[in-house]
Amino acid sequence: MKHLHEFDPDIYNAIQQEAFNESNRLVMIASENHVSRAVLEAQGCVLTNKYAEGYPHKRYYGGCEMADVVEDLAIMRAKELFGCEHVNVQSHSGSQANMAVYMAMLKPGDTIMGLDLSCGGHLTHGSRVSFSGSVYNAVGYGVNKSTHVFDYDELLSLAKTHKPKMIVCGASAYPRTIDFKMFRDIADEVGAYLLADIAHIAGMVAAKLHPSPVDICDFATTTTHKTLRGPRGGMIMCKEKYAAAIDKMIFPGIQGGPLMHVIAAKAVCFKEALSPEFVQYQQQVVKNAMVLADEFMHYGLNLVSGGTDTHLLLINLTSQGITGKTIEDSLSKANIIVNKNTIPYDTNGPVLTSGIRIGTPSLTTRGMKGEEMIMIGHWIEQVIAEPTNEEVFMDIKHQVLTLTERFPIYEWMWR
Ligand code: DSN
Repeated sequence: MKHLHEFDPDIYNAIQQEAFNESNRLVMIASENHVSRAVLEAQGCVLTNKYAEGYPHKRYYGGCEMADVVEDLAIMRAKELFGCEHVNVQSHSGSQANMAVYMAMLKPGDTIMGLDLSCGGHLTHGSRVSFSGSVYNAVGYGVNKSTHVFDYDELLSLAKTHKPKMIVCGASAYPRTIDFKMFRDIADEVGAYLLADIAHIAGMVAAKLHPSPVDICDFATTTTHKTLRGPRGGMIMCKEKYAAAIDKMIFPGIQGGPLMHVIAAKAVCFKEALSPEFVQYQQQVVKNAMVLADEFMHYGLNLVSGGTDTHLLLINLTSQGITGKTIEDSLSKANIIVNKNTIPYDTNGPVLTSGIRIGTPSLTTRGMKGEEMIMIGHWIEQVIAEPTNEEVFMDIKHQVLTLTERFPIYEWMWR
């Protein structure tokens, strides 16, 4: 990046510092990952220059030959990866993917039913502070109060009461397998469309380690940057019968020109995800999460739903009497990065929270396995046991630095 270095040292230094921070910290935010150099190169390329409004071979601008090559490849690979009938790879984000599905199929004021944010849902699943909860009549569902997993009988009864036009299944903080067939039955019972938002679990779905919603739901949306380990962006998969409505809603409905450099990086990510190494990676992501969950439960920590089937777990800190915010701050002083997260029916609210969410995708990308998870689990337990002891944080930070040195990333950047 010598040109950036010379022209804009402020931005150059911020980027270098970010790479340095990611290298020296344990990134355990469940929605983050470290992308490959190939994805980075594609995303930082001249395709950022190109306007390509429209779709491959039907553009509103001249000179789109290479945009067509790139988007055709992204579409072909996404279809192969997920086995979907139709895919739109232009959505700039997961939120816009969800917005496009709602706006294509619903009218303002229609009822949608999605998982409450406080129980692990996403803002766009009907939260009052998002367009999804102000434009639509959003009815939230929760998880069972004692098991913290979905109670499909309760969901059915809620759906019968409110008769939603669309049911959204999928979550940002739900550690267990989602039974899309059960959601399908409920949607069919009340005549609702079914949208699965698989942003968090897309990598596991692609690797066939989590059931796929693609044949079961009408629509499946995802981001491409979480477990899928691609560039920041979104996409929509759907049945062929909805293809025209979805494409028209993404462009010209809610977006203008597609981000062709990002679509190129999505195509690279899909190629990576089609490899056998990616399946092994996803297997290790889940294994690592299970090792951490066992470690925490053995130590006596309370996990939401009693464990995990996926890449993430939620520690309920209620019996320790400390907030998620305190532990997020304390762990970050030890170079362990997590996020505070509400636990189901949290009384502490989203600013303080009673939990932390922990994910394994980034550490697994670095090559860490069970042995490292146990070591890291001990460090997290130590911080939870002594959440204000700066000496403990410093001691752990030194150990983290020794560990991260053994699992380097971005070494090519310093050469
Ligand atoms: N903000 C994302 C997450 O952390 O799960 C959801 O979009």
